Amino acid sequence: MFPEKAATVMNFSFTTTGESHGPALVATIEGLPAGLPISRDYINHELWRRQQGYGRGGRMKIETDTVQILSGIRHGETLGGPVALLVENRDFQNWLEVMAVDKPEQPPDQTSGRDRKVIRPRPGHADLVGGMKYDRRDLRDILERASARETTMRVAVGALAKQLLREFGVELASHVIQLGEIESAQPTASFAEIQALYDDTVLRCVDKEAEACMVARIDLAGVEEGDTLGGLFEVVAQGCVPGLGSHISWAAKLDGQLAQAVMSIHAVKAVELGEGVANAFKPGSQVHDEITYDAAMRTFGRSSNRAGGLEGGMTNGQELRVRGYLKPIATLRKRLKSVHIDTKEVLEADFERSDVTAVPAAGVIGEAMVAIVLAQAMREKFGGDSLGEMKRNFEGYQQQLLEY
Ligand code: EPS
Repeated sequence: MFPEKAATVMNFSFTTTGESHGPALVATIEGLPAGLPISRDYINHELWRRQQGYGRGGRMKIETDTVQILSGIRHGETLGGPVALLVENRDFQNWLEVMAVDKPEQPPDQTSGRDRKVIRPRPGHADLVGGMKYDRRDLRDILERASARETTMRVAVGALAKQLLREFGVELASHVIQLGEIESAQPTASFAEIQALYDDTVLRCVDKEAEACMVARIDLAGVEEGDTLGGLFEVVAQGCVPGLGSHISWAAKLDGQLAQAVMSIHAVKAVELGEGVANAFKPGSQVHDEITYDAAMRTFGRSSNRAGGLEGGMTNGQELRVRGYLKPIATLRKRLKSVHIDTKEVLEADFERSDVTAVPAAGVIGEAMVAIVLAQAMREKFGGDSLGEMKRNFEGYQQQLLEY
């Protein structure tokens, strides 16, 4: 019997590894075409963007995320094989013993300080259920991997996806629409307005008056209340060709893939496409975007974009708009009640340090996840071993659309 034949053509896929306070975070990526120009500076810039945003805690002062490219790229271009990326955790230097790979010769004193066992699970965190499921009695074994630090590598992979998409005229950006109870007055800002804030280091909110109130709200929560805040971000992708994803089966629907990808970001508890939530409560005549035709350009359009660029599980050529709703971070200075996992006594949950909010960072991660889903859909549809072959296939499809 022959062994099962391995897949020879890889669709764009990735894996991340790494613990929050371990030596490094790693990602491996498969399925990029050969000949794709890759800029290390661009990846680093995306990593820098994820570290910005008012309301971040002490950890961001320690880390300066910088990528090392270990394989798959030569002279600034992909080779077509797997790519490996690495980002060091600078904080590891402060956790050498706690996070040591080898069993310590002398068991550390786990009753106090950094070495202490994590036995007071935080409500809303993976701590308790992860400990129960994996049968770990030091909940550090759970929280290290559950940490949102992992999203560093998603942004690094997203930077590769964005560089692929850029070759096909797709650009992405994101903005903050709500923080805690403070709403932006411009939830449906234009792509140009959102993109103009690409490197904003405050909250990437288009409505600067609302942003000032958000900053004050973060100060109140962080300094006075010892609390944390959630909110709402929106990712916009411009320039998607119509027909990414498919109506033919549940797994092929791009809206479902986007929802899964964005929902998988830490603390995201709801995902909305276009104006999906408001649309649920309006009659159809006020929801569906009417179809138009531009004879000069030979393109179909829509008179509005309440659907957020998706119909029937496929991109329709309009701007893609994906929103993520975040719950407040689960690590609180104002401690909630918990239960000691060994003695079962009621006590207050663990706290070391925390961000007050990470909504702007989540927007950058959302861009990465949307870019990854779009890159996967593009690779699936246009294939090719090299970027040139992929572009020829893409151009053939564009011609098909013009002739439709
Ligand atoms: C996180 C807790 C904090 C955040 C961290 C995510 O880290 P620490 O426990 O080291 O203070 O700063 O986010 C990052 C490190 C990052 O790079 O975004 C958590 O528990 O999810």
